[in-house]
Amino acid sequence: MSRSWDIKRAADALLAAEAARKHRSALTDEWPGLDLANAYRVQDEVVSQRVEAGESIVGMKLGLTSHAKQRQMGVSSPITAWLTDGMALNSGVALDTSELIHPRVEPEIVFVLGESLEGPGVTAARAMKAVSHVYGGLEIIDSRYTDFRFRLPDVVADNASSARFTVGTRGRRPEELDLALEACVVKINGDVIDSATGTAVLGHPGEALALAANSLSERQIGLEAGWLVLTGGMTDAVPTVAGDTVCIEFTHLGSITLQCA
Ligand code: OOG
Ligand code: MG
Repeated sequence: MSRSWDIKRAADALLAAEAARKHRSALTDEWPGLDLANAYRVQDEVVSQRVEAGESIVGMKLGLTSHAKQRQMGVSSPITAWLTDGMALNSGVALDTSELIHPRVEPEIVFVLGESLEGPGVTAARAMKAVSHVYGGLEIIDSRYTDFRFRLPDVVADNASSARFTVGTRGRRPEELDLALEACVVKINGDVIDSATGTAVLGHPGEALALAANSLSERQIGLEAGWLVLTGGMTDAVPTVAGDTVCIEFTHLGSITLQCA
């Protein structure tokens, strides 16, 4: 009989796939009993191994907060995952695609928290009071699963496909903007690929922040002052390869250009 699955073995399998840049089959194919609670334990184990290796936690992200993303991935509930400094790509630094498996890019609205925020019972209005600044962002996701095919527990365990992220340089105070109407355009090599507004993210990105605070509280996790929160891809994620120039333009949050090498 094959060795049975547990939290540590699943985390090791995902970290090994990432290190080898080799996609693998969904965990639930081999571990059908993997439920959401254990999937979050796998996610926490993956991130604690990163922290042991020297990375620091810099915030959280939401995944699958837009209909575009939910439809694309065939998964319909938003999820949370960890961000570390090892995933941060400074603006202007090229993305080395040889470090990744099959990267895709997503435009995101990013919050920097001025104060801590902890659920339950957090509303979008309350959540927005904790935000000190809003930025445009670009996330590079890289599922460790073949063809990005996964069930909800798989993608939770895989830290929501996190790989890299870049935060724009133009921060705004939240009260300066109507985030539901903040638009973005995604261009690859000058061609417009997609566009969306902040409404795509659960109606308003503040709803995503509230959802993060409330769902994290079920795991006794609070969002901390100074943390970044990526509120989720506004459009479908777009595959990119070496040689591409990705440009995300926001109405009021500036633009981010990423060179893929
Ligand atoms: C899951 C990651 C989702 C987002 O913004 O929705 C995510 C995936 O699509 O692989 O980062
Ligand atoms: Mg994302």
